[in-house]
Amino acid sequence: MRMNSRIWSCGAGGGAFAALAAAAFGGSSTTFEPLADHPDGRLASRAWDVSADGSVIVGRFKLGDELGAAMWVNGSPVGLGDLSAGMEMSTAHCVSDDGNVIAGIGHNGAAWEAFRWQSNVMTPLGLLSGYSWLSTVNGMSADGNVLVGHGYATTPPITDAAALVWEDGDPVSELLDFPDGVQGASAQGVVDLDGDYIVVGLGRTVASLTQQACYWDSSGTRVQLTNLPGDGSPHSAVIEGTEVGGELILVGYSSSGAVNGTNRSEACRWINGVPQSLGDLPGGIANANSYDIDASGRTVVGIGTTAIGNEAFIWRESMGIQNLRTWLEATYGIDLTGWVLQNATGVSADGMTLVGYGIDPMGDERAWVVRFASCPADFDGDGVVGSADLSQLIGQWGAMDDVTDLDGDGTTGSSDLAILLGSWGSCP
Ligand SMILES: [Ca+2]
Ligand SMILES: [Ca+2]
Ligand SMILES: [Ca+2]
Repeated sequence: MRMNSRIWSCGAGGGAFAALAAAAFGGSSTTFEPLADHPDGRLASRAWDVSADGSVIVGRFKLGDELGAAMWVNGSPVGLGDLSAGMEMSTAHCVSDDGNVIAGIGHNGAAWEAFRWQSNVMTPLGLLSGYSWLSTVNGMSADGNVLVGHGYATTPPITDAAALVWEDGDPVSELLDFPDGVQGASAQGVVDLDGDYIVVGLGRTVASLTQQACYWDSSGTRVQLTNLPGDGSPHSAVIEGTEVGGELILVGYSSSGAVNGTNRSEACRWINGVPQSLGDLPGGIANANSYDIDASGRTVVGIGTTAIGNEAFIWRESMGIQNLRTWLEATYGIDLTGWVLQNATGVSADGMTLVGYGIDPMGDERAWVVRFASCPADFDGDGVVGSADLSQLIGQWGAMDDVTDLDGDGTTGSSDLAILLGSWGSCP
């Protein structure tokens, strides 16, 4: 898996957003929309992240023959500029929960450099000493005060990389790599804990020179994660995570020897450090990576591989890994004829908005957004109000449960059952 094409992503996942938010938002029907591109009409857009309520999407679009960092505010595109005059080559990788802080990578005229954008000002974040070829932000805390990424000394490969952190406006500093003298670490995301945070990403082990999933705890100590039962060349990374009720849920990918032998990668979820495979899409080679997770931990999105190449996936516990394109068509009747949804890069903290990019029916690269309609009785998120949801409601009968108490009167009972039965069948 190539670092520069697959791992420059992020999501401001995590935070204390409650699952009940899912009941509060959403329009009258679930929609898929290509994002409006730059007004000059040239296409080549990608979306990389989305704010907590789905109102701000960030990524890049094409300006003439150049690419520039962009945000879409309620669907309208706005260019963010670059760190120097001349060629625009910037990309926005992440946005804070409130949509006000955006970060990514630009070009300062001499080197690639990480930036932070707020109130219409793009600020360069500096280059780590010894890593003067590039710095980039891959992820941020929910409030935008902690930014993480990596730096390169020279042209990649990642064996020359250092994991970077910018904390509360301090100068860039390096996160501890594996203590073997072999560089090659990258910080991918920040998981907010109660009053604290951890940084997730990957490091290198001298034994294999492959990338290894890890996180840096609140004291900066690196914690190596276990891979899925694997082949002879283990490799893995953590991309994002969230904390739910004391459980630390991290997502990314891990190699596995379970199917297809060597170099298989599956989307992976670690719960309190224990890895579980989320799998890959059927067809093609075996290669998948999780890119984001919502605050409740219910929805994971990312990239899988099918017979036609890279395709976006959505994963939920009740339905497992699904091809996003075919699932949207089958579940919501959305016509995606001619589209290839290559990558689902972000899910909003409230779980109601997905963003990514793909190839549109005209053959152009295009950012897109999926907005789910409110369907509060679909407790398991499979797109249908059905028997599994009914069982869950019955199981909570008489209990105080934020999810199954649909009318919010403090208990799960007959009024909630009536709401559930009234919305029986496919979600809008
Ligand atoms: Ca596959
Ligand atoms: Ca359901
Ligand atoms: Ca109730």
